[in-house]
Parts: sequence; C-alpha cells; structure tokens
Amino acid sequence: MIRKYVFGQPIVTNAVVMDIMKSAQKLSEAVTDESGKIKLSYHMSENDVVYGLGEQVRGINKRGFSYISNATDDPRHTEDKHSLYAGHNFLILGRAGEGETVEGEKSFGIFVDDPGEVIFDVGETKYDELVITAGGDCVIYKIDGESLKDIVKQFRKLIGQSYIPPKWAFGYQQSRWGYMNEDDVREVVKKHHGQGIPLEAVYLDIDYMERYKDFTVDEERFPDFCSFVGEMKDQGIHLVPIIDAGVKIEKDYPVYEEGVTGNYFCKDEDGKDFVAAVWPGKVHFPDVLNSRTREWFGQKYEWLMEQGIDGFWNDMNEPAIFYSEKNLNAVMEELKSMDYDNLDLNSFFHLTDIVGGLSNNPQDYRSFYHDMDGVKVRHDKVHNLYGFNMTRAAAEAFDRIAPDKRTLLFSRSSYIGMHRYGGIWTGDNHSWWGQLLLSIQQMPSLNMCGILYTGSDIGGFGSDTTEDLLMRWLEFGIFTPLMRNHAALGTRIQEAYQFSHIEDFRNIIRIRYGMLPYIYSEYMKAVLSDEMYFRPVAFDYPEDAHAVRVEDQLMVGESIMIAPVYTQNAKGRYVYLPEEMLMVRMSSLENKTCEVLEKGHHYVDAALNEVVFFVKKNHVLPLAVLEDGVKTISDIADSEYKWLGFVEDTAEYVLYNDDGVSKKYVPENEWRTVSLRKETFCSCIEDGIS
Ligand code: MIG
Repeated sequence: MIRKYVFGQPIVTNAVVMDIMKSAQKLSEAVTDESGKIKLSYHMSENDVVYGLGEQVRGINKRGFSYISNATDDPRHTEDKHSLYAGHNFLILGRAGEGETVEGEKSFGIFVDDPGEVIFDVGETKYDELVITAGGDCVIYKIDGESLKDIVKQFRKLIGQSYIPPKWAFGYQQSRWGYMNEDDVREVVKKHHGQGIPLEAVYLDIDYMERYKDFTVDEERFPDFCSFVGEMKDQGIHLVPIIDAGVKIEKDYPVYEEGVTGNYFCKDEDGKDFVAAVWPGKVHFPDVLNSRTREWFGQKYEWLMEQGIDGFWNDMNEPAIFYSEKNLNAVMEELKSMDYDNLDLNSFFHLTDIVGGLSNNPQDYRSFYHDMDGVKVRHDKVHNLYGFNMTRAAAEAFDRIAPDKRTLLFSRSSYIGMHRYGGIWTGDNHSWWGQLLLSIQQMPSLNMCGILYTGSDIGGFGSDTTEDLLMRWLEFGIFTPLMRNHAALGTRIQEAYQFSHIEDFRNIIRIRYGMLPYIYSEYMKAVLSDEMYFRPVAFDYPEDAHAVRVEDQLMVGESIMIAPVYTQNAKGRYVYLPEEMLMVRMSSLENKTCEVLEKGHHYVDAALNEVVFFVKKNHVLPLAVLEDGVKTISDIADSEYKWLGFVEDTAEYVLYNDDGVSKKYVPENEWRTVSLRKETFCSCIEDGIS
C-alpha cells in the first residue's frame, strides 16, 4: 500500500506516473523545524537494515552514514563524500525480524519527492536514528508491503516502467576520453575484432566536437562524419557521441543563436542569460525544465541521428560549473585587492578557498532561474532535476524522430523518474580496487530506483589501471547491462588488447556474449514486470541472518548469484551460500567446471582469469553458442542455446527475446517457457537444446 503526504506547495517533478489521492491522515513522524524544513525521524533497532538511495557511496546497507541528494560533479567517490551525481531519494527501512533476519511486513519504503537538497542521516549522528530532512515543499510517499521485493515493486509501479535500450547496447563497449579522430576509432575496432574480442560500440568523447560545441563535428578530425558512421556500421560498430549540458557562447554558432533568440536559456537574477563556464569556455544552460526548451534542445539530436547515430551519453548535467562569470569576477577583484607581498596564513588559505571554490559553487546554483512553464523557480530548489530533464528532452525527441526504434541513451546526473527515459553510468570513478566494490554495491540500490540500464567505467576512469584490476572488473562487468570500458585523458591506456594476457580478456568478454540470452531475458523481464535485475542477497533470503549481512554478493536475475573478486592479488574469496547451489567456474565459454556446494560459508578459488558464479537449485540459464571470431551480437544465432543449470527435479526458464531494435515488446503471455527435467538434464550443461 502506498500513502501520499503533501507538504507545502511542491514542484511537479514528474518522478511518479501514478495518480494517488493524498492521505487524509497526517504523517505522524513528520515535523516542521524552525527553518521550515520537514524532518522525518525513525528509531532503528540494532538489527534494522536500510537499503536504497541509488547512486551513493558506501555499502548496500546504508546504515552508519549520511547521504545528501545534491547532484555534484565530484570525481573522487571516496567514503567521506555525501553526494555523488544524483538525487535518488528512495530508501527502505528493513525492520529486523527474529534473530538477525529482515522482516517484510514491518519494513517500509519512503520516497521523498523533493528535487532540492534532501539529507538522509542514516544513523550517522545517532546510530539508532534515521532522520530525513527535506525542504518545506515536498511530497512524501510511504510504502508498506509483504516483503522487501514487494515494496520495491510497488515503488516501481509508482514511478513507471524503466527504459529499454537496443539489444546491441548489451554488447561490449569501448570508450576513452582521448580518441581524437577517425583513425583512433578505426584502430580500436580493428584491434578488438582482429584479436577476436567482440566489440559493439565505440564512444566519442568531447574531442569529436568542434571546440566542444554540442551538435557539431570537428571537420579536421572527422572530415566526412556521415560516411565514417557508415563505415563503422558496416563493421557492426555503433558510435556513441557525448552531449554536454552547456551551450558555447559563440556568435554565429546556430545552437547558441537560436537559444538566445528563442529564449531557451536559464536566466540570472537580472533576467539575462546566465553565464557559466565548462569545457567550451563560457556557456549558457538550456532551460530543460521548460517544455518548449526541451522540445527545441531534444530536436538538436536529430542532426546526428540523420548521420546514422543511434546512441548518446549526456554528460556534465548536474549541471557541472567550472566557474560562473559573476563569481569569477568577484574572486579576481578580491585577489587583486590582496596584499600578496605579505600574505599571512589566514589570507593564504582564504585565497586557496576562494579559488578552489569557483567550481560547482552553491552560490552559483542559487543565482539562476528556470521558467517551469510559467513558474519562475530558483535553480537550487530543483537542482537534481536538471540531468533528468536534459535526458527527457532527448528521449522525447527520439520518440518524435524515430518513434518505432530504440535509441541508446544514458546520463550522468539523474533523479527518480529519469529511469523511464534512459540509463545512467556511475561517473568518474578511479582505477582502485575499492571502486570495484563500490560499483558492485551501487547496482542493487540503483535497480531499486528503477535504473536498470547501468554500469560503471570498467577498469576505472581516473588513475592508471592495472591488468589484474581490469580483468576482475570485467569479470563483474559481464553481468552489468552497460558493459563499458572507459578511462580519462592522460591515464594509462586500458583497452583489453593493451595487456599481455589478451587471450584471457578475449575469453572473459566472450563469456559475456555467451550469457547474453540470459542477461537480455532477465533485463527485459525485470523491466516489463517492474522487478530488480540486481538484488541484495537478503531480498531473496530475508529469513537468513547471514544473507542479510552480505555486502559483496548479488543476485542477478532469477537463476544466479555472483560473488565477484574485488581485492588485489586474491586467488579466490569467501562466499556465503544461502542454500545449496551449483558453483560454475569458467575460464572461457568452452572451459567450465561445475560443483554442487552446500549451504554455508565457503572459500572459493577463482584464478585471475576465471569467472565464478552460482546457480540456484532447480534453476537454469541459456547460453548462446558462439563460433570463433564472433565480432558483434549480430554474429550470434539466437535460436540455438545450451542450458547450464542445477536441476534436481524440474526447472523452468522463461526466455525472453525480440528483434532488439523495435519497440514491439513481446507480451507476457507469449514469453517462451522452457522446461527441463532431471531425467533429461543429467549434467550441469546440456548441449544444443533449442
Ligand atoms: O570534466 O568529457 O564523466 O566520462 O570522459 C570531465 C570528458 C568531463 C566527465 C565524464 C567523463 C568524460 C569527461 N567528462
């Protein structure tokens, strides 16, 4: 059951799609404090668990820290940070059941629909208290359910169906900030495909543009973009260009000129177009919270689509600000007035503070305005909606431009509701082992919020990766819907073919392709039935006290559990099995062993080149049959499967498949059910049952 409570005069965010009557009762745990903010307080018993909050730092159980929804371009995702790129204001307070288990019926979900700053103090100030602080104008939804899964499902119905990318977007994708021209891209394709490593897409980062201007292509680097897109298509490769939020201020640049004359940009206090600086230098921000602007900005993507582009990533849309014109002027004035012949320590630190504080400055976010279809709103009140609406602008345009086709789209910043329009990637992580764990832990939290098409920069974005880190990260990345290797300019090159054990990389990436029928089926079923593709182990085993504490294993789809290795030099790891399962160890699609392990704690070996996962009892999964030299998804016949599984009595598997590009999704009553019986399924792998 969902109850809706309205405080003050909330802004319409479009986070939810269901019309719910507001509750006649008051939300008894809510109080309004002196400053007009709404505070919800809950006592937590020792074993209560808190799930959710989407893209955030720290563990699956969020208890013990506070998290602030305030979309921020911060490339160091360390444990002391309170905000990353998004506002995902949904959590579940999982009430402790008997022993240390988690009880379904007493647990509940809270969604705070407030696009300004919201603080979730999950037992940081007081270990036994959960305190949520929101602005005075907001809507709060409280969800009761039978189980953790049920609470999520109700929430997901409330916020609407998740985005579905084209099927090719489930293939392996390569990116790097630093591919400068056609030849750089050609080489990436040639080296992957030439080495027998499947590859589906190459990303174009900011350097494809002419001086970082959105919807332009640099003619020296890409002299005939349209035919280059075609040349890549002929090899099965999709090019995915980046689009940034800021529009460069430059005379005669059509997007800028149209934006000014059409009155499409955010305004400052004086009603002038607000000036900030990002990659292109000085920019204006399209006011994507305005429907007219959304239509205009979205339509700009058409120019690239006409040249054959069918995927985009939206960046810098917190929106990130390197500096604002106004603040920079003020800081420069102050610097000039400083007596730098005689800087004492206080003034020196003040100097570094004001210079360092130029970027993403809260004061700047309070100094520009949106026109939300007739209502003037100061940006900070709706800050977390910017990335959502930039992405919505694009998605709504795709519906007009190519209504029957799926287009790949994902964003850096997001708010709940954006999951209907696109996916997200988890931003600028680092090539650190701890960030691999963070990525594992973010996945189920994101799925709770409806964000299913997601993944992290595999290998790590910032810092130099290492061969073993990339290998382990790929072994986890096999399971993330977005499987993209991406790195920052200036870091060590990290395409799979750059390392000595190319064969292992080839094998690992081929395992992903072998598992595609499963990954795609499970993704689509999760979307079409409002379920989670990645789940904390406790969601499937709430009555298991050990399962409730598991922080580094995930349920993936209906049949399997994964326990990725995420530490340096490990030759394996401890795994907790909440029931008897079949352990599958693969060093390649062709080379696998299976062993039934009983419920309990195990030390499981996993050599650097091995993927290990666990199949639940009476569950199976389809594996595609891959020929040598498969280059892209389209090289795989999707009519013939092998079945891998643990059949003690009978197992049924619902296989979903479709053409992968159109929006004709197969209705539930036509999903294909495959039954396997023990008598016919003798070993853990069956060949060629189609
Ligand atoms: O300020 O476009 O998160 O993926 O490579 C950096 C360059 C801007 C941030 C994105 C990253 C991308 C980078 N961008």
